[in-house]
Amino acid sequence: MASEITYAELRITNESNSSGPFSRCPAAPREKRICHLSKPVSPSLPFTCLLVLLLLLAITFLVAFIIYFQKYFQLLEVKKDIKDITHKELNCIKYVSVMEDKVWSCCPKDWKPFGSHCYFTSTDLVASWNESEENCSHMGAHLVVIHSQKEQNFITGILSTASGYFIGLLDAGNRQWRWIDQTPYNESATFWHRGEPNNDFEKCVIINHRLNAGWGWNDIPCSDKHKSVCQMKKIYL
Ligand code: MMA
Ligand code: CA
Repeated sequence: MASEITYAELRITNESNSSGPFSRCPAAPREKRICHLSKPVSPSLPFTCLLVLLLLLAITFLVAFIIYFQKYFQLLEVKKDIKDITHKELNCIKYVSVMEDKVWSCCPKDWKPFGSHCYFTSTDLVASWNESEENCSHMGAHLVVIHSQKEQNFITGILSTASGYFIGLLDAGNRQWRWIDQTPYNESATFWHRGEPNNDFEKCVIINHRLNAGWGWNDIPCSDKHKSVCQMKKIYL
C-alpha cells in the first residue's frame, strides 16, 4: 500500500517538474516523500471575485467621498455669500457665463443694475459727503465711482435734474483727485462742468444738472448737504 502511494507521487512530480502542486515538497528520498497536496499559489476564483468586488466598493466610496466634500465646500461658499448680504430682498436675473455655469446676478431691491454694479439713489437723505459715504457703507456699498461716458449717462439717467448728488471723488490734497474705491483717477474719463474744479477749498464733488450745459461734476465743500448715489458690485449666487 505504501509503495503504491510513493509511485503515484513520483509520477506526478515527473510530469510537473519542480513547479506545481508539489513544489513545496522538500527534496527527500522518494520513499520518505509523504507530502500532502498543497493549495495552488494563485488565488482561487471566488477569492479573486471578492477582491475585485472590494476594490470596486473602495473606489465607489472614494468617489462618493470626493463628490460629497466638493458639494459640502460649494455649500459653504454659498452660505458665506448669503451671510455677507445685508439686504433682505434681492432682484436676480439668470446669467449664463462663458463657462456655461448658470448663476444668478443680483441687486438689492430698489437698486438699479448696470454692467457689473448696482446703483442706489437716496430719495430722502440730504447729508454731508462723510455722512453720505457712511450711509452707503452701511449698505455694503460706497459713493459712486464713474469711469466711462456710458456709466455717466446711466447714472444721470436715474437722477433728478433738480438736485445735486455726492459722488465718490475727493481732493486728497493739492488738487490730487482720488476715487473712494482706490481705482485710478483717469483725466480722460472725467465729466467736470466747464470751469470746474475751481476752488481749492472745495474738496468734494457732486454731479448735477446745469441749464444749457447738461450734466457734469462740480467741486464743492464737503460739509455741504446733498443727495448721493451709492454703488456696489452685483451679488452672484
Ligand atoms: C457755486 C459753487 C461752486 C461752483 C460755482 C460755479 C458760487 O459757487 O457751486 O462750487 O464752482 O457755483 O459758479
Ligand atoms: Ca466748484
